[in-house]
Amino acid sequence: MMNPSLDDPAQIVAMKTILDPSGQLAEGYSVVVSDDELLHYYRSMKLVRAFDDICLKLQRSGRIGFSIPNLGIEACQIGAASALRKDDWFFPSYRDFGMALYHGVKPVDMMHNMFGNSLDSAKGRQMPVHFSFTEPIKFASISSPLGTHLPQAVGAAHAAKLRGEDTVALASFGDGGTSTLGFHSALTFAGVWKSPVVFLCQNNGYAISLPAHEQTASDGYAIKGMGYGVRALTVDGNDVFAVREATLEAVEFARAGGGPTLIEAVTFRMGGHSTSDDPSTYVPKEVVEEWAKKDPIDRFEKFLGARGLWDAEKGEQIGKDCLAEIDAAAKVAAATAPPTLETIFSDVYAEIPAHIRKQGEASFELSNRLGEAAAGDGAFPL
Ligand SMILES: Cc1ncc(C[n+]2csc(CCOP(=O)(O)OP(=O)(O)O)c2C)c(N)n1
Repeated sequence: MMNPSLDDPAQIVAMKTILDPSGQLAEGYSVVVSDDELLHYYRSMKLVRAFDDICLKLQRSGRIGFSIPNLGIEACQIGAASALRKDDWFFPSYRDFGMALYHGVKPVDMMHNMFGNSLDSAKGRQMPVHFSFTEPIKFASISSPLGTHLPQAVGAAHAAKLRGEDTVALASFGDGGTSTLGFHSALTFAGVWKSPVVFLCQNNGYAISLPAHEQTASDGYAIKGMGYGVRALTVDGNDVFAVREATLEAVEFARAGGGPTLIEAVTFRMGGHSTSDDPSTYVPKEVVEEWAKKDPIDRFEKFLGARGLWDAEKGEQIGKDCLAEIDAAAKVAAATAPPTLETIFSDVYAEIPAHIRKQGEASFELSNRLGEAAAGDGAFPL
């Protein structure tokens, strides 16, 4: 059904949908995953929304500095994540933490990062939403500079191939991410070396305030695969099944030694770029209204409802449970101590050089005398 192509532009740019906005499956498609798995897709998408809701409140009340909204794009994350095994590699963008939730990363471990506290896997050295996990999946640290994780994904994929492992790497990025050197280097290398990597371009309409159609003069993003000799296709990014099918096919192709695939998932970011952004200043109201009709969770609810797996009451209960779980995680993280001053100097050198040791001693002396520095007010300019 997905049929990625190397050389047929019409096939590459035609958007494939399996589950339409009315909740109907495309003719000839039958669902092969269990009811439990379908409900796991649903709950994972609702958890992403709950994480967004709670983080917005935490940010607005000055308790965390920053957060990244995902309203409208949940199906991309869950559909793609469901196609990967736990031992595969994830090289996500900052708008992909649903992939971690789907695979069982605990919300509390994510909240430790949002607060940058002493239990944060990055020990408070990263921005909020810049998660990194080694368990239960290999979720490489999110990078602020766009596109830098694409060559890293190709490197991990290529290394796995050299070692004779059958793991693949998923690199996920936005439409803006395609304008980077990282995109060019990664697709060039992966195309030539047939690296087992899946490139997932989530075209969510905007790169901050720049509309996707002004980001490139090409006919969408999937078509760029042709120039690199990388198979490519375009799917409906608000359709969890279409994203899953495309990713699964690409993953299986990569595992079998076939090489990379570029998937463009067409979706829409219904919220701001970040909690510091007001999209109403650059997104026309009518565009938002049109996309609201294609909401990925609404259409999945219609589908589940028709199978007897969902009704409004059950949906509300799952939503409340998700909010309670994220809220409890936030409370634990908020009550966890910040990283100690020593962590500034750890994990860099096996043996700390004399001049750094001297700086460390001076800072410890200062904090002993004057106390620890207080946290800032949480303002962040992006
Ligand atoms: C190399 C680089 N250039 C510019 C930025 C500033 N910046 C941060 S996010 C962003 C928009 C990215 O848009 P896109 O890749 O479409 O992802 P989205 O935010 O829409 O998910 C920009 C321009 C950056 N972080 N890195």
